[in-house]
Amino acid sequence: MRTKISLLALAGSMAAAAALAHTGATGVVLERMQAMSEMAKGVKAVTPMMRGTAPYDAGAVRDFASMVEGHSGETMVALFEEGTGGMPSQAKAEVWTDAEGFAALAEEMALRARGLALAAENAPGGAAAGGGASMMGGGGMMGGTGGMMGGTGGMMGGGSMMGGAGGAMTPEAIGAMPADRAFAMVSQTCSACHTRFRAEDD
Ligand code: HEC
Ligand SMILES: [Cu+2]
Repeated sequence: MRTKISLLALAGSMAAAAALAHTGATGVVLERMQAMSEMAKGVKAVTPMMRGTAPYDAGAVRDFASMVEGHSGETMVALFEEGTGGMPSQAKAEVWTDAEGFAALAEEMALRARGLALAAENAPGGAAAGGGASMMGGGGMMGGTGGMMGGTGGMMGGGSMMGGAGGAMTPEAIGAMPADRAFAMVSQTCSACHTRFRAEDD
């Protein structure tokens, strides 16, 4: 609990810093920056748990996953209204010239976040689905992912980002992975989208 409070305080001061760094952003541009910043803070908070340098908290991982899901898909796309590129936005013109590609990645992030919420029970360092005692004593480890253990060959092979939902891993398949691998899939989606759709100027 104490940890959570100090993380919140930290998040607050980081939000203030981000707002300062983007003075001039208003309306949906500001809104999407704030949504992105909230996700980035979440990534920072969860990363140490995934690396084993902070105690693993499945509930916090699930909260992170649902926060990310809430910011993705159509909700994210709606914040990238046509005509809102240019200063102070870092969105590239491709957001609109390749609107389908952008929407597909936003949707991919929703799928992966849903998968991470399912994977949250599979504490990092333990075996994947069904392996061994969950430290969180979650109960019902066997529930839900029946049949996922076999043969999701080449899991990390990546379900091409370009392909949108087609051929991508399902949330259930991601949910059978150890939480740290599912988390990596979510954060890879952040970078994949930034590489294609966000200008690098800071
Ligand atoms: C579908 C594409 C897409 C995905 C997925 C995505 N982003 Fe972004 N992100 C963008 C774009 C485009 C911008 C630039 C927005 C602007 O400046 O108008 C951005 C900006 C940002 C910023 C800068 C915010 C600011 O104040 O200017 C951060 C931080 C960020 N993203 C973090 C993340 C994190 C963390 C994730 C994953 C959990 C993520 N993003 C997923 C497209 C994406
Ligand atoms: Cu900004």
